[in-house]
Amino acid sequence: MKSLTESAELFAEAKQFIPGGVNSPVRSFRSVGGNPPFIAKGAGSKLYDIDGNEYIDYVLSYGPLLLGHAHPVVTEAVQAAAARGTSFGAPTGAEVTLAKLVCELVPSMDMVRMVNSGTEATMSAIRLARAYTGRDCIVKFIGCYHGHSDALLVHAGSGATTFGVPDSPGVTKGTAETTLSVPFNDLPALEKVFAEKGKDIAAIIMEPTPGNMGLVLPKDGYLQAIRELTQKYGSLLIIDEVMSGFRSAQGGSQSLYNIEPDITCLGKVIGGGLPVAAYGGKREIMNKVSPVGPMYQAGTLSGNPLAMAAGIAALTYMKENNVCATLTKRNAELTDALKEAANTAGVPVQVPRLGSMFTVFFSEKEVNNYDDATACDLDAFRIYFHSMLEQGIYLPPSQFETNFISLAHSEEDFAKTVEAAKVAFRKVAESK
Ligand code: KE4
Repeated sequence: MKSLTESAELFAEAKQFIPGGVNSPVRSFRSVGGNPPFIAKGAGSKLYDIDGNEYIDYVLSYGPLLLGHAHPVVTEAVQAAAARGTSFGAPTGAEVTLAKLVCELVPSMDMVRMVNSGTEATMSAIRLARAYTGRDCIVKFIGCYHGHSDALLVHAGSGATTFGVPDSPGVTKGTAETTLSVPFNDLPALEKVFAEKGKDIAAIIMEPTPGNMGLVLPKDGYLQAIRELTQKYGSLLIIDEVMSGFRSAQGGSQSLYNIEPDITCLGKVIGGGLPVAAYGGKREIMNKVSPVGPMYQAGTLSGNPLAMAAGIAALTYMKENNVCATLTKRNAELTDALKEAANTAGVPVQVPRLGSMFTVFFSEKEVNNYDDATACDLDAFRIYFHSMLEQGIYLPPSQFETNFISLAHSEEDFAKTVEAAKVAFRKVAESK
């Protein structure tokens, strides 16, 4: 690996003009140490940095690039759209095409509104649930991330009713107090909150298969029990599939676990790498949304023609080529090999996988919730991360992120990744 000289110089300059030198905190490498490579380009499964290094990429922009970097069907669609103008502030046929495609792929959605980020989608979904039910409280799960809107930057406070406390300065106490947080995979804790506050709860918002504490899978029957609980109390169920949509399966985790939410949030893959996210659901609920209904939500670049073109191209290719099923099979092979490599090195890991997503947790026991995830051996993760990077394998720079594969990842890429992991796991073992 060539030294990151140019990246370090650019990072120093970036820090003068951009907080932390990055436009999203996780990219700063703060949790693993060291400086991030600055990227020159992506192609297929590869990233190339400005210092001349090539990496096999398992970040894939934190999920969007299901087909890999710069897939021709996407880049050609975007180039053609750009030649017709980049934004109109007026309705276009492409928005109808993508809306119909999304509603076909996610049948629980009768209608959908396009926005520009997952944050915007979940923020709008919460407002919609409150508008539809006339209730104030929202329930979320500790360790689930839904973007950075105030109501969702809240963690569990002390006290029986787990009233929220701000997770960030700038979030007011009043905002936090209507967000209740409970541990994931703990049904009794959720039942207790509903027993105390059920009539005030507008909705639960949840990642059905959380990917923001690393990949954590719901226990058998847990999602069904949540659905029944919301129906019992007249609360809505908002399923945040910004990450799991078109990643866990073509129909998202709701199709895998046979759950019908009231509202679904999508993002990442839906835009093929351009800024598209969406919220949608039952017609009766979506008719509350302006201009049809009184709940206001708007956006200058929502439904942007370039982003629509990228999303249509990516989802159409995905659907016509059975991409999700193919990646599920390939991911199983890769993660079995990674688990075997760790076992051979005597390093205790958990390697949960779902569709085209996986996490390598440095933990002796199964990771079922945020407490389990934060108990992982973070020093071991750092050694693993940097060894893999040095060997040309680009992983998310945090134990609490999910890895992604793409259609562009070849058998050769996987073989190289497993060989690099053998070296990395040996380094972890030697550090003990
Ligand atoms: P954005 O606002 O970042 O587009 O989406 C927020 C969001 C909402 N819901 C889920 C389930 C998500 O995973 C996300 C964003 N995911 C992170 C990855 N952990 C984005 C990476 C980043 O923050 O830079």
